[in-house]
Amino acid sequence: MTAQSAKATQPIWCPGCGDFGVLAAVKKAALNQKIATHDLVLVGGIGCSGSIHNFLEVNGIHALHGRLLAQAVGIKLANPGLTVVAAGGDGDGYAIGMGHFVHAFKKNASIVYLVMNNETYGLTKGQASPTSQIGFEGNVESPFDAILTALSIPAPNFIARAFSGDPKSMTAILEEALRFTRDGRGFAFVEDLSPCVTYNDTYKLWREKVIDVATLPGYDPSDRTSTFRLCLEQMRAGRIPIGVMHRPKESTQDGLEVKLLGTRPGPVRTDIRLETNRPQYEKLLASVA
Ligand SMILES: Cc1ncc(C[n+]2csc(CCOP(=O)(O)OP(=O)(O)O)c2C)c(N)n1
Ligand code: SF4
Ligand SMILES: [Mg+2]
Repeated sequence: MTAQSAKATQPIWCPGCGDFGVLAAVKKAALNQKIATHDLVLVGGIGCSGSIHNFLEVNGIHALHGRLLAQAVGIKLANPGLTVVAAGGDGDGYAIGMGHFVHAFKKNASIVYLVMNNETYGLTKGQASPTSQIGFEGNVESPFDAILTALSIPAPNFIARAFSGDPKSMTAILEEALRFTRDGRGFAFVEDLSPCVTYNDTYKLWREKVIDVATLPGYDPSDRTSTFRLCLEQMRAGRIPIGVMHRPKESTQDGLEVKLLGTRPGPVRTDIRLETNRPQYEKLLASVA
């Protein structure tokens, strides 16, 4: 993939939107990890959150609604040397994009997926989303929980939840997610609780409810069964668990791109001209003659 040198623009979000915290944390985490801007790709979903790639001077793509993961995985396989971050909303990822979401854990490509969950469709003016609480905008359905779903898929992924009201922890979590993918270890999913101050201002409520799983007795991020139980217990008690939910014990290179390409550089950095590859091409033709 070649660098797309569009200039970063000023965020168009409402003043106070939780996504500002996410933008700052992404910037800080990438800087701390010393990731060169030309090596970083942000793939944005459709929604207020999905415009995040416009506000950073890195490579960026605005994907189709709910299809950002397919594009992010494609970029990683085409050029595994890049650090790829897919970033979008709860509507984008957990409604229209749900099929891709579940398969991303199983595929385990080394990309970060950052979901800014505000429990609403912000861009389209505040309708109920899959994570909306019962009663919000007439919603009668039970809210979906992405962390429980992520923990239920037995793949060696990094799984975490952060809160825009705690930017320091969010930055630390993002840094760990970036390191995980840059080491070729696989898929890193980070849900950020990012309030929509215009249509669903949950800042105060979430500040009261969040609880870091690392402070709970029996916390072991390498054991998804016990973390699942801890999260469920906290949710039943009206709390919102945040923190690192799963960190595989083994630091093996399980990323899809490592399995498929090994140490090869990927098609973008491979000379695919006919002249260079003529002997192999002729061998192939001869084999089917
Ligand atoms: C195929 C398609 N269907 C519907 C829409 C309308 N639409 C635009 S953004 C959006 C949802 C945004 O919600 P979310 O992903 O939670 O992002 P937020 O704005 O809350 O950050 C929808 C349904 C669209 N753009 N394309
Ligand atoms: S509508 Fe909500 S999600 Fe969108 S920019 Fe405004 S506060 Fe943020
Ligand atoms: Mg949303």
